[in-house]
Amino acid sequence: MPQKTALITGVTGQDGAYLSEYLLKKGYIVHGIKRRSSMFNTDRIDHIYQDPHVEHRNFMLHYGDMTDSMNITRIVQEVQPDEIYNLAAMSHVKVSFDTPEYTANADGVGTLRLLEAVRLLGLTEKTRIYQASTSELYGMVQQVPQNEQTPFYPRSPYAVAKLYAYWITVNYREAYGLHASNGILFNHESPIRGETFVTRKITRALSKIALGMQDQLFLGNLSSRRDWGHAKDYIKAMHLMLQQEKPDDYVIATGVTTTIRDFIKMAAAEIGLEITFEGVGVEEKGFLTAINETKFAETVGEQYLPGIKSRLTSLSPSLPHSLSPSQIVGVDPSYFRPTEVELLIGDPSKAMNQLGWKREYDLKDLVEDMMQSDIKLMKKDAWLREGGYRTLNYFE
Ligand code: NAP
Ligand code: G4F
Repeated sequence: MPQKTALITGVTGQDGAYLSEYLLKKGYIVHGIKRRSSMFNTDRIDHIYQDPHVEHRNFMLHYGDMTDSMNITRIVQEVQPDEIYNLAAMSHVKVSFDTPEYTANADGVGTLRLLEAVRLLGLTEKTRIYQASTSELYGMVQQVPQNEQTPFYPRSPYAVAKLYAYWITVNYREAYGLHASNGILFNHESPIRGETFVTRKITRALSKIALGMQDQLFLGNLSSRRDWGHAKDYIKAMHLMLQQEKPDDYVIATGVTTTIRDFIKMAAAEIGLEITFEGVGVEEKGFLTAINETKFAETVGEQYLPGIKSRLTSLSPSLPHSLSPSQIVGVDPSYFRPTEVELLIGDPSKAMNQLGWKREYDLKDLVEDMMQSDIKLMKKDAWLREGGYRTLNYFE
């Protein structure tokens, strides 16, 4: 079989990095579009990066931006891809309320630019397209669980931009016969998930708290529920969609939903900590109520036990809970969204039956993977600090 060429927009993101690695292993030539940035921003693809001076490279990066039609068209012309994976997006729901016009441009019209480039360059027969659609389209959910027939009700500028991208993909498929498919992916996470999404924010913060590098974690809505899967499983579904004879739209999900509160408890339990929540709304707080010392020593390290134990033992009955050093989690309303998506739970039956897609990770595996990775990452910082070196705080 001739070697296939893939073009990935958003190559520096979580999914772009995993997908690049996956396609390279399958023997693809992979081209990625990377935005110009004042820093390198290639951390996630560092391990697959190939020096431009190496002969016969199979992983190449191009500077580009979804808001620049001529740039997108030129890259598609140069690469002549067999498959395009459109993963580039301003992907943070809360931030989209602050940058709605940019989000519409990059996430909505950006998709049109890519589809139109394929059409204008006469590549409709050759090039297959994957569009990164999202469970955020369901927003105020009209049906539980959500499947490919569930009506959309977007609740953020991000979701509205993605709604345009979804329908323009369907329209180009129907109008011009493009092999263009929407993957309606529910939340998927990993050790390389962006640090400001809730799961990674939690696993990073709990790791720092365990190592004595942070006191508390402040979050927004603890009661919303998400259907979380592992990104490594979800990028396989993207590839499967483009291997089908006919293009179509598929829900990719686990079928299990969990509150943010329970995710925190699971992540803490992974390192032997028990967190108990008290109060409601902005007054809700999470307290450290027990330590499994053996598990903590195994997963974090014996030398960090005295520190975490001091958070627990200093809980004095005379001290109001709100002043207690055992408080680990607090609510900060600045993280609330003007309109929230309270519940997402997907039904992936169509993808399982038609694509033969199945996941390898469940939520417990995902949490374990993320916690182990962040403990390791934060330990590096702890050791650097102990050695007198400066480490960064990474403010949100
Ligand atoms: P991510 O980590 O935020 O990555 C987004 C990528 O898009 C980054 O490489 C980013 O570049 C790039 N990008 C942003 N704006 C761009 C622009 N104007 N031009 C070119 N590139 C741009 O997102 P992800 O989690 O990998 O998700 C991949 C895609 O799936 C996104 O479209 C997202 O909306 C969608 N999605 C994600 C999930 C999920 O749970 N992860 C679920 C459903 C759908 P920088 O590195 O320079 O910022
Ligand atoms: O982790 P999140 O920011 O992800 P969200 O909003 O569900 O969006 C992610 O998944 C979508 C798929 O459904 C993607 F399309 C999108 O690109 C992105 O990858 O927030 C999850 C939930 C929300 O209900 C939010 O209100 O967690 C709640 N939350 C509570 N405290 C918080 C926080 N979210 C963030 N980011 N930060 C908090 O402090």
